[in-house]
Amino acid sequence: MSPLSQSEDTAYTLNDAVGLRSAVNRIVHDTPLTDIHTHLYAPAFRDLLLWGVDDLLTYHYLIAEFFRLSDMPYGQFWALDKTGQADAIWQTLFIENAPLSEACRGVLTALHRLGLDTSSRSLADYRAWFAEQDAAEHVSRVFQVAGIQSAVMTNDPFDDTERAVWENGYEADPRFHGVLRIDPLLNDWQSARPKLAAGGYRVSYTLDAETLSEIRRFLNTWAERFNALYMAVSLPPDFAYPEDSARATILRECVLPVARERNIPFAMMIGVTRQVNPALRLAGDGVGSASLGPVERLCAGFPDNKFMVTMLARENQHALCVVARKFRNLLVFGCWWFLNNPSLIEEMTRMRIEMLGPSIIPQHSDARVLDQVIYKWAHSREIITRVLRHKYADLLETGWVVRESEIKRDVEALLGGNFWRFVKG
Ligand code: HDL
Ligand code: ZN
Repeated sequence: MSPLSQSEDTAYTLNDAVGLRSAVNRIVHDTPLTDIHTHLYAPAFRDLLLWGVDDLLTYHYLIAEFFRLSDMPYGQFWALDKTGQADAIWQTLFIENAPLSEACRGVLTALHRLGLDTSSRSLADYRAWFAEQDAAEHVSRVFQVAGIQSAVMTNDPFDDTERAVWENGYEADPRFHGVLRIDPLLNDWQSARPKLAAGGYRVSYTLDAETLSEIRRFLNTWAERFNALYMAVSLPPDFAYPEDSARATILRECVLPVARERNIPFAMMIGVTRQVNPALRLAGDGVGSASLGPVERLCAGFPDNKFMVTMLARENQHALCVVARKFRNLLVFGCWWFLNNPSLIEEMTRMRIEMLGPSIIPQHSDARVLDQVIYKWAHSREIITRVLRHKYADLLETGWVVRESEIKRDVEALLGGNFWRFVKG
């Protein structure tokens, strides 16, 4: 951020609350951001990058909502191709019922901000428009519409399709950054072990010294290949640390030492109960309340490690803010998954600002479909703007003077600066 000269740097006082309001609106709207957790891929990953109206409509959030309003048997839906599934979802959630949910509204926000006429309700027209687009050009268009500078991917060395792209020499796209995601390693060592062995790592089921060393080599190899900004895992509500388990051993002996050596954070996404309804497939995961004890003990026990944490249960959010007040090596991020709804984003952002000031990452999109970043960020920028307007206005009430350059500083920090300083610091 280039410092404004004293004369250019507008100072807002209580007499100019209206000027402050428009300054916050403008600055949050105009500040390019880093989306620190997505499931997007650079165009070079070809079919792994999902985009277009049929991918928007078959997003697993909408599939879950579809089955609430349709009596179609699960098997009949899954037997449809993507177009057939999208037709069923469009008809049920948008035509026969009002698209009131956040996921439905999001589809319409994305189409609308791409310049399509949502009043026509013509799925055929939307499909025709997307069919004319080039994937790489569309990435640039969507990033420009959403105001995104960088997107951080979720890269999985256990995914055969993705691994092939990396092993065939992926040419990095500067807008997309890598992350090493290690759920199988930490959550299912029995199934991960043979995959590491197949990759040439000398690992046995017992976590002996050689196996632990080879797991560290695996982590270093893929963190290097991905140029990983951080390592990440999603964890169940009953995640415990310390405990006598493969997860705790691999975490203590492998993941945290490698993260320290590479000076990268370890991100824990806590509270997901996988496949509570397997018939919904990717849409079948649920949520559970977790203890903050493991987070406290990890932050305290590994002061030279950096931790990023987001939790899936609404009832865990306040305690997470308290733990973040205790540990400077903990960075709270995002309104994850079932929390990515306006009512909860507002509640969480207010709570976090009131308890942690500007030292947070208020949001990530978690986008799986490129076009989703348009709506996920339009909706979140609106809420972040509202919260900041109120918080700066509270300062004016104390006689404090708020300067335009300070608003820019704070917004740049919230929309990416905090992340990059934490990663690189
Ligand atoms: O584990 C995760 O990263 C989650 O975000 C899951 O991918 C989940 O399916 C999702 O897309 N949530 O938004
Ligand atoms: Zn995710």
